[in-house]
Amino acid sequence: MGEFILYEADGAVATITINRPKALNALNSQVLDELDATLDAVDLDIVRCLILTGAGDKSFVAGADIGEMSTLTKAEGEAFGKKGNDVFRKLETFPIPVIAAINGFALGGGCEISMSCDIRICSDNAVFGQPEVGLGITPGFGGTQRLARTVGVGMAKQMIYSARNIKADEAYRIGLVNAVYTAEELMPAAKKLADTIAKNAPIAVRNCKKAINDGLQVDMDKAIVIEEQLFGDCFETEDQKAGMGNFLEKDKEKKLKVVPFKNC
Ligand code: DAK
Repeated sequence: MGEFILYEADGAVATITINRPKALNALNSQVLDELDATLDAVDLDIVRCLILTGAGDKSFVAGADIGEMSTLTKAEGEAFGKKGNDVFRKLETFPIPVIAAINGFALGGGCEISMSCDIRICSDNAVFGQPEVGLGITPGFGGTQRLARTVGVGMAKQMIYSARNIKADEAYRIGLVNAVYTAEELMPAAKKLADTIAKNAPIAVRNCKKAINDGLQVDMDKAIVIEEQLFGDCFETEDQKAGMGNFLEKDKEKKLKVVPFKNC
């Protein structure tokens, strides 16, 4: 899918690999454009879970491209920030779950893109951080917003103000990642989790993602209404009829049948 993005679909699970290992998979405009186009091309009738990772064994994404950013004017900086934010938001609101398999450095924009994914798991050599204030800028791809929502305000402020990197074990302790694996175990674990998600009823999984994401933006009274609507939306679907029918008929096998999303 372009020079810097690899896309591999395997049934209901697809993997996007940011493939710019010479620059530790740093995000330049071209990477962001190609990632955007790749997301647009995912066949959502078939794919039910995405995995996002980085090429090589050293880095997930070592941030936005510092070389490209170094000469930007204020207006160009704002445009670059918007380009990244639009793609990251597309990932965050992507209809199906996205798992970040973080295989090394996740700094600046790398930490930020992982936080736009639904679930983060990492290898034991992963390093996380928001080094921007050391470079004379603020995080620009949502770090000030998503880190505080993910690990809490106090820890986010400490990481961002100090620009101190943390290792995988600390990322796990503060809830930035859900699990830590050896480098060899990481992708098999990501695929196993993606397979587990993909075997569940796709309309229900999509609606859960939307309910959680949208509900977090509003107060509880409104959030509960969002859940009610998305819960109601599941009824009369093949998913719901088959899922409940299988339980009542004690036929667990049928539930595992993967049918194209449009036929659900
Ligand atoms: N950008 C460009 N190239 C990078 C890079 C990056 N972020 N990180 C690494 N590279 C390149 C290196 O320049 C080097 O290239 P060559 O010299 O070989 O050509 C190659 O990758 C290998 O890197 P090193 O030789 O440095 O490898 P080491 O193992 O020694 O060190 C490292 C690995 C990850 C500790 C180090 O490379 C490093 O500190 N990298 C920079 C990490 C960083 O500071 N990342 C955060 C970037 S700031 C905004 C929009 C976005 C953002 C902010 C504002 N707006 C528009 C509002 C986001 C900002 C960021 O992400």
